[in-house]
Amino acid sequence: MSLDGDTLSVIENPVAVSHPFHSEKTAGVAGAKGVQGWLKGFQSTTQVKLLLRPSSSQSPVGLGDTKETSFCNVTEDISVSDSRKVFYRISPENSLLEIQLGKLPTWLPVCYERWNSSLGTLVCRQLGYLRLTKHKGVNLTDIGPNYTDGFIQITSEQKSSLENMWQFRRSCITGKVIALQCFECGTRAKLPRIIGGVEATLGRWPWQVSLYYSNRHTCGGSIITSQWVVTAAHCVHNYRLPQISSWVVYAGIVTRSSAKTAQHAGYAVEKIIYNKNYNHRTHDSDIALMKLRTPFNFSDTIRPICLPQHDYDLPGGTQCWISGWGYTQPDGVHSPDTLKEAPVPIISTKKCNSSCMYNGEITARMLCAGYTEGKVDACQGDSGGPLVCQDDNVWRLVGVVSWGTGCAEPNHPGVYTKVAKFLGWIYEMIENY
Ligand code: 4AZ
Repeated sequence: MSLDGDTLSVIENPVAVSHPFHSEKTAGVAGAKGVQGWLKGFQSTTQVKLLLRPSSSQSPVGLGDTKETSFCNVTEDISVSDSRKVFYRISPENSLLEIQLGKLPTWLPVCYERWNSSLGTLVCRQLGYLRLTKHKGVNLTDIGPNYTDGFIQITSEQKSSLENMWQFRRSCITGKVIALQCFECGTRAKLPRIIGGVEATLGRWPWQVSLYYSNRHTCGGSIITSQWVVTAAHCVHNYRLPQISSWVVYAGIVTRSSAKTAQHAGYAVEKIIYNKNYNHRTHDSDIALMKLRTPFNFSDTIRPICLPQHDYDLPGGTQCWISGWGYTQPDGVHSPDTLKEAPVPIISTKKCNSSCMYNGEITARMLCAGYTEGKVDACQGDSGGPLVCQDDNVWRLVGVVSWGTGCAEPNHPGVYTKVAKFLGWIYEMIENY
């Protein structure tokens, strides 16, 4: 991937504030396991890639947005079909769980009654976090006078789905509301400003890993927990168990040449699980998980990415990013030493499945991203790597580089495995293996 000349800079990380879970520690230090992430809580051998410069001098943000081009005369559908009835967030100031019911414009705290850790796990997962880290009831008297509009209460009846569990109440008899901390993910450490880069710098995509098979970069992957990496099934299904020791996961690097020399950068693999529904011919369900023998040492350069929120699809035109060490020319001659990054907009499945693009080949478990005119795309060697989008202040793994007709060709954008369709599978594998 390359995009020379574009300005790429994202500076993040919240300022630390005091809140119920870290009275014992100073919050907000830019260290590996800092609390920033959850404080911000809302708010063939596969090698990839080709990331060439997008046309002319467009800014990365909004590229490809809704516009029709002469290449593919299908209007992008930008309507947001948001089926959610309940919205959740965790206040960055005080970690309180807040809920918005229906289209009511107010975010209300949740009364600490009938609450348990399983509900906490479900709420964290709803928000794209893998698990609950901490939860507790906080005295209303300790949180100041800001919450006067009422409360959300957990209903007393047994409900089959999370979204039917909540009701509005004027008062909260326990006098306590729920504070929540979910598994931290999707944040970057404070980075120096980058201008004009297309080569990534260390720490910009801290969840990106290089998967080596028999001493060669074979695919990309994304860190989702201290022991699990998401990649594409087509990266691993040819070489399963017998050769598990031939795989090494390199994390915390941007240059492949540093992989071998960087101390402790390589992690041995204990398990490889590819999705049973993976279809080699159609590329359907092209997703796999790798479990490490020893956990990652999280740091500013090695961090997990969040998963997508439940029940929410990003509309066509949403700006997302790809990164990888794949080919930088369609001829497959150039594999870069340095990790490349490029912005790519989501293309709606309706448009991507039209006769001028993939003519019905895009299943419900795939999504497209890129440009009608081509020029910027993932390619061989990028497979298994991340398509990430920033939403609610955290970065989420929306897609896994999977396939496409050629690389960066007009009307043939990159096709990605739609991670949102595999959340249940990911939770199940991580819990049971
Ligand atoms: C591949 O061969 C591959 N242009 C990955 C991504 C794309 C094409 C091919 C998307 O692994």
